[in-house]
Amino acid sequence: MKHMGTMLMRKGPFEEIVMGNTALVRAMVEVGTRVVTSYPGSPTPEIATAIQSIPQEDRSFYFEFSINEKVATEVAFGAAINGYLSTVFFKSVGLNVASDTFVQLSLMNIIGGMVVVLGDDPGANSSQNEQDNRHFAHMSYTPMLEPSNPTEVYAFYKEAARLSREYRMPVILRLTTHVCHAKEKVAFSVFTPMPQDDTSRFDVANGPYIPLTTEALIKKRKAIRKLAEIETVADDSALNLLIDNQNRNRGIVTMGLPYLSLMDVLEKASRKPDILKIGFVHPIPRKRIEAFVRSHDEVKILEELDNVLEKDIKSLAYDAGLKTRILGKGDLGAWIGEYTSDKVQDVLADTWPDMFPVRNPEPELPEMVLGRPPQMCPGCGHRSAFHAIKKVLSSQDITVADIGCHTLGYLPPYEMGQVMMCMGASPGIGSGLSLFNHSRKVVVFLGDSTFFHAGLPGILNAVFNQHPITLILMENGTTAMTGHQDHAAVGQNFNGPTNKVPVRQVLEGLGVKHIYEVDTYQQSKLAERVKTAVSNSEFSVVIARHPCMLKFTRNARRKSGYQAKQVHIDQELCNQVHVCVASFGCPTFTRHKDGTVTINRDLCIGDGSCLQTCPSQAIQKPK
Ligand SMILES: Cc1ncc(C[n+]2csc(CCOP(=O)(O)OP(=O)(O)O)c2C)c(N)n1
Repeated sequence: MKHMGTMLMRKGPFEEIVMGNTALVRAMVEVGTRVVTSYPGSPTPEIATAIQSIPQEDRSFYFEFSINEKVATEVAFGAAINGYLSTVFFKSVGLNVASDTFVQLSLMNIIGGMVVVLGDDPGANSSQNEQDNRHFAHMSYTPMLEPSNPTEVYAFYKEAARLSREYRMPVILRLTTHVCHAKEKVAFSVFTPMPQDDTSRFDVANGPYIPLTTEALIKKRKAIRKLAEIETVADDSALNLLIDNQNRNRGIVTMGLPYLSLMDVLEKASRKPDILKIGFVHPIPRKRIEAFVRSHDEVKILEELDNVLEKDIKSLAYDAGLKTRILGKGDLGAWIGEYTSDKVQDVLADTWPDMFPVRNPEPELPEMVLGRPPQMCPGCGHRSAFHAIKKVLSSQDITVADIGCHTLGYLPPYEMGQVMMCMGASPGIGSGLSLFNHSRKVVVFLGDSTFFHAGLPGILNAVFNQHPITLILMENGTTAMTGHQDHAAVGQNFNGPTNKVPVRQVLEGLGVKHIYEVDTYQQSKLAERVKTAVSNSEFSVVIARHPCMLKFTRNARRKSGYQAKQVHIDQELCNQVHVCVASFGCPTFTRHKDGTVTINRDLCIGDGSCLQTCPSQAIQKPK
């Protein structure tokens, strides 16, 4: 980590093998970005890890994890209209949360420049959907660049920053999971530290910054004009790449990861199409594309997810009266998933079977390799909570999940969480489910980071409109799912200690009258509290608290060489009723064919939350 931090601030030119996410931070340093904000979400959290590796006193910019993506965007915007180059980064669906602010950005005169880094997630590797944020560039009149590898991430960020400063408008740098996480040797340039100029440059004369009715239309016109100017930049840009394989019959227009995979596929091909790889996704380099399409008989548009580029290119070909056959998305499969080399081979085999052979079917996995479902960690307080709560709910009751580690409660053996949408949606969905519903209790779950991120309005609505649901707030003291980022109740932010905003006081402030607090390891007490809460005819909250044990044990090991007091099974006492395996479900327990249960010494963290689950007290802890 320390090495990474030193490397990122090195003055001389150097080469290093880095991830796309790390290359991005070096680019921020070189171009003098002053303010960076984010809310965590895959595939972008390693950008913050790279930032964190730079000691705070050496860091050339301010960074914060904001409360959510919308606020992060607003902080970066505020800094940019005060004259500082800023950047906000977050995951694909983060843009949905940020969108009310985001769609205004291109209408504003962003004097300092602002780069919006999006981590899209084709294949929905760690997202609730697979959305193509290129659509947002179109609907918000915002330029968008898309790199294919870490070297390009570095170069494209610099170009995005340059354009944004020059045109005083936001520029989106769209990354995808593969590009964020790929590693390669990148040649970095010189970093010349600039004297830190803290002059506040905000001036209404640069505005107006109030987009009331008439202004809104003037601003829209300006944004569209700026986009037209940027189109000429796109046409001349070195971010586009032409590979002339002397094939005037067939060409491919592509971008991003599909380009990399295409190069992989072509290594084995005897005949190769010409290739135009574009770096500008919006606005597209129209003239270059038009010339390329015009000079080929057939052009395949190779793009991941939706047919965004295809529609753009078909429309320009129509306007230019081109006769070229343009081949877009084929069957449904081409619209879904990451464009890995195999996928590109399949897509091209569908398009030009004479040129790209159909792949042999995947070999069957040997039977020995078992599927491994996702599960909560050993000692997770969420497991204790679900195990206890399940006992007091009837099979008729309705449970609503939210996003976080506790989502896994929907899996057997707990099966709690029958509906889920997006961060912070559970109180609202639960409220709807409680209408005209007199017989079934509605219980909704919410994590503590999500509580602050987007949970508050739904809770306030439940209070305001008197929805008689029960919220179980799964408070583990961190944003566990995305790598333990701090949140407002922790007393610590990215840059140091800060005031705690206790969840209970926030709830009281929102007018919640029935609040119960309990440590989730106290399973009987928790069950009791939940029973009381759900029997209430008003909105109630149970704060089910236990620190994230992955974070706790990691910290404890780092500090004091923590030795887990692992549990053992007294085989004499064990009645083999298997509550530990079948209902509690800690992965530490292994049930053998003869019915005996043993402890996996690699997994047990010695938390002891399982002791109370055994009816015959066969699970024991060393004294
Ligand atoms: C809009 C949005 N931003 C970010 C994410 C990524 N993400 C998934 S879960 C989560 C937060 C989980 O923290 P918390 O609510 O405290 O639950 P925990 O994982 O700690 O149980 C985040 C930020 C997302 N899915 N959606």
